[in-house]
Amino acid sequence: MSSQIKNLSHTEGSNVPSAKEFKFGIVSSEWNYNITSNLTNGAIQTLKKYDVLDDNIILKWVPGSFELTLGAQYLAEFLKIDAIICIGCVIKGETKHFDFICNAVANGITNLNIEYNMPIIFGVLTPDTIEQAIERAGGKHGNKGDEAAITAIKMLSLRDSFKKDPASKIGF
Ligand code: DLZ
Repeated sequence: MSSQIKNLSHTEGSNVPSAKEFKFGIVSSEWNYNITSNLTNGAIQTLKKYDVLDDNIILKWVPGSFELTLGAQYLAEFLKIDAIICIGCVIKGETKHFDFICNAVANGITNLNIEYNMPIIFGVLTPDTIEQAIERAGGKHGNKGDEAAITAIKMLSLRDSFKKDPASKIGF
């Protein structure tokens, strides 16, 4: 089964525009740091690959994934940024209150997207095992941090498409 999972960081054929004009916040969880540091580096490298300047990437750490929502809210509230990437890793097999943490952060981040009208990306791994986490943090299934960065850029591009050409009907 796992061998059928494709590399989710594979973006060939997908149009990712330059993000040179944008400013990004990243809020990362210290829990499972060996995983989240790889995801965070992946996100930063991908933002740079799409022209984001070093000065336009602000990284803040929170203790655990549960704190990602408030960390992201602080970034949205106190800084002038275009998008936020939330990074965490909650391992099901090792976390009794897995569902509480995952549901809380998923709902929290969803609400912030609406409240701030800003792309706030859910870059939280929720694997069954540490091995699955490693595979998605720079291993054989790519790096979920890369994906989160690309998602943020694409959502800003979508936002700006309404300013540039609101009448456009065909989105292919
Ligand atoms: C407490 C806890 C546990 C058991 N597991 C994880 C985890 O796998 N991943 C994660 O990001 N955080 C975990 N935490 C910490 C909580 O997210 C949070 O930091 C604490 O409950 C304090 O609010």
